[in-house]
Amino acid sequence: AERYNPHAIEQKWQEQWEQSGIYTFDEEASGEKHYALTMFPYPSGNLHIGHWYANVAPDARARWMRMRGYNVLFPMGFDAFGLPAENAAIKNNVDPAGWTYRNIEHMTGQFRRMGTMIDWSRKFATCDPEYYRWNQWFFTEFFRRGLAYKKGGLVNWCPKDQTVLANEQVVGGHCERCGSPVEKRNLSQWYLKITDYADELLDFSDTDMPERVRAMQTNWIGKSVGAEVTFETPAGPETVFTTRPDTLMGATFLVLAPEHAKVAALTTDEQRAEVEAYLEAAARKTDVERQQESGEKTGVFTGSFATHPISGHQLPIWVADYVLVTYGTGSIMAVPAHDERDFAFAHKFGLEIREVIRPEGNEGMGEQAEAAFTGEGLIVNSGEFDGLPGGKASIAQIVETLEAQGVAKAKTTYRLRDWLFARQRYWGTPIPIVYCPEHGAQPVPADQLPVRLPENVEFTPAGQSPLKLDQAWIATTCPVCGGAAERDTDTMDTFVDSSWYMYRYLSPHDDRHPYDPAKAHLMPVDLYTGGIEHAILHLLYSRFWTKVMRDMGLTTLNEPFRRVRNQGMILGEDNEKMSKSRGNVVDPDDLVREYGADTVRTFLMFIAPWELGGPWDSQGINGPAKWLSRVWNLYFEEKVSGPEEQITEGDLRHAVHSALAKVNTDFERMSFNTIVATLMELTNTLVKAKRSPAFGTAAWAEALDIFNRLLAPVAPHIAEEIWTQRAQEGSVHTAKWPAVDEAAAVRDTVTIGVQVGGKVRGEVSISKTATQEEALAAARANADVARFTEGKQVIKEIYVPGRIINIVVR
Ligand code: ANZ
Repeated sequence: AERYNPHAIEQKWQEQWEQSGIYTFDEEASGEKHYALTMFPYPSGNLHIGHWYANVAPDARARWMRMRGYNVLFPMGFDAFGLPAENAAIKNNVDPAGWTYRNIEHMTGQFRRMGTMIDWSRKFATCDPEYYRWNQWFFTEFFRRGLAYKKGGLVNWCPKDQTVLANEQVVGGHCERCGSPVEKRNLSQWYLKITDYADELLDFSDTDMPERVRAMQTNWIGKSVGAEVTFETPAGPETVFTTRPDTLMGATFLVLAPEHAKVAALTTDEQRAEVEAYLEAAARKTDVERQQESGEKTGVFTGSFATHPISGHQLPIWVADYVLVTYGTGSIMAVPAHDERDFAFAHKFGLEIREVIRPEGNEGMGEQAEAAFTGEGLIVNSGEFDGLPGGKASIAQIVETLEAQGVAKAKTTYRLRDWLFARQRYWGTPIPIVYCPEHGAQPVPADQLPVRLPENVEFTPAGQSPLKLDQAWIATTCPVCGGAAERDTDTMDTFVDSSWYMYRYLSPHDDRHPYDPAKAHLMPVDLYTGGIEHAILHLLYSRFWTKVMRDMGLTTLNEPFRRVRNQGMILGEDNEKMSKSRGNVVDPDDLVREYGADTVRTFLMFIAPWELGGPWDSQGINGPAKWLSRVWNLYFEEKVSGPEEQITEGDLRHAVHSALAKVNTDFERMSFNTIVATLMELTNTLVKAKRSPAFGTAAWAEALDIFNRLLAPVAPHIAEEIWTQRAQEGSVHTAKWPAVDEAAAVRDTVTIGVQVGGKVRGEVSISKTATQEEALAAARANADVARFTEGKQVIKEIYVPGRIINIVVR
């Protein structure tokens, strides 16, 4: 027989599948719909091993769902706008569109060689005008609803990429993409009002996301419940936000952020030089440096005092950069006795520390407190509030009292800011707004969309949008009066593209709607897979987009994804992230050339628990390669050598059906490495069964058939070849997934050892529920046992149920 040669079969099957269109999603087909989606890639040029890792296991699972009778939609496209594409185009001195589409061609070919069941008839790239037209349409609709607005203010600016960034794109004070320290600039920018949905986005009841993802989003939204308290100052009333109104009587000073508008008015002449020097120094620090909890506190006294709203005490007003202008009101009441940062600050500058919460049974912190007490305890030194429990338990009651006295107001704040949506880069969706001297900002009417990106633009970043250079493109007319008007020259944040693309796959060629409402029943995405790096940005934005679409009447869903799962990362063999500079990159194309796609697929499923990932193992890939050869020989090798094996039909059926049941469970819980392990183990049994009484029986035929089907999701090419050579009809990929024979899967027999004179001499197979009588009878009947008891006197026979039989002889 011929040996297993993946190169002789894989390309053939890929071509055949494409011709027969077996992976084309048919809406009319029977079966419950199942929409499986893997996050689409940037067309950066090449699929790397991480793309394979992310796509192969979900592909296997989608195939499994399909064979089980679901009508599976499994599309793919390209997230084609944005800085990576544009920067690469600049570097290679080509135009981004040509470069992007060439990459898409190449990467689609690479995807095909992976042997996936992707329905390529639904492919689109987000830089297609037919796609971004709908970004623009959405934007105009958001604008009409007051969900898109333009506002001046301090924004994040990346000096390298020469563009503004959303808060979500600033990681630890650095640009998420290029790592440059982010600066602040005062600019007028477009925003989307995601904050309107802050509370709803905290509710995950209609979506199943990993705990870690929910925690990251919850933390990002950062809901804080508390109160606003107003203090009189020489520059007018100043309101602070606090989550601990129960500590109001412990406030001993106020602190303003350096950028706070009242700083200048509150600074006295004596303090002016010192304050100004401080403000200058603060401006030079990054937000990260300023927020470091451990960092030495710095600050300066303004020279002015605020009046405590209850005690009337005069509280010094300080400026310090640990207070952020972007959070709450940009000022705080400092309670050094009960807040660590305030404590450190008071300690350093010799400010009063006033205890108002005391741990129960404690004497009080006295003058020489060593640390803030941030626990609950009882309220002291607070007049009418004395004796109440500190913390959460009494906050509502205290706020109510303070509200009645006109001192405070209940207040909830969020860390979440509106989505800064405009970019000053070329390769994105033009913002469809025109400015008319008469009618101001006007949305471009739907029938004039798309506003196409101009071609042949000089797009090297220069601190302003490249579109500003194209006067002919900018000049347009006002949709209201028809008079001369100018286009907005910014482009949209490219996260817009992935915020709703999952709907577009339902009807990728629809030219009347973003998606055909008649296809709405295909949403939500039932299983969405991708990297954890998208836990906040992309997932939060797409959840927001769906909620707006719902409010626009475009969907009835609250959430776009029913279930979200994240794969881990494949690291280099040295356990470091793969990168060209480290020289530890593994190229999947090379691997396919050497081993074939089925082996690469299998190995990537086998290499690690899918959600964890792990280091590459260049030796390890030989395991799956050998395994697939054994599988091949199992079907096509006549010669059977080796010792005779004791495998009955029952044993064989048990092995096959218990493996099938395990594979089902593991596909369900997305444990792909154990699926491959189960298939490998089953192969061992089948190879042995070839030399056993089970060979050639009905159970043997069933085993070969079931195993062929089990192989299909994991190693689709070899499974198809075996299927055809077994003269089965059609494709294994449209064949039915086998049903578990529960009776065979759950074995009711156990194999236990029989000891004679303290040594195991034989094995018997008995029912799990066998009586002592039956167990002993089986032992006596066993030939191996009989040999050792022959001619001896049996003194005692003991049966330990399910464990062992012990025969004591003399
Ligand atoms: C008095 C107080 C007493 C506070 C106490 C805490 C403990 P979260 O939970 O993150 O919302 N704060 C308010 N605005 C701030 C700003 N712009 N920059 C820095 N800190 C600010 O934090 C809310 C708490 O952080 C507020 O409650 C305030 O300090 C501080 F025992 O007020 B607290």
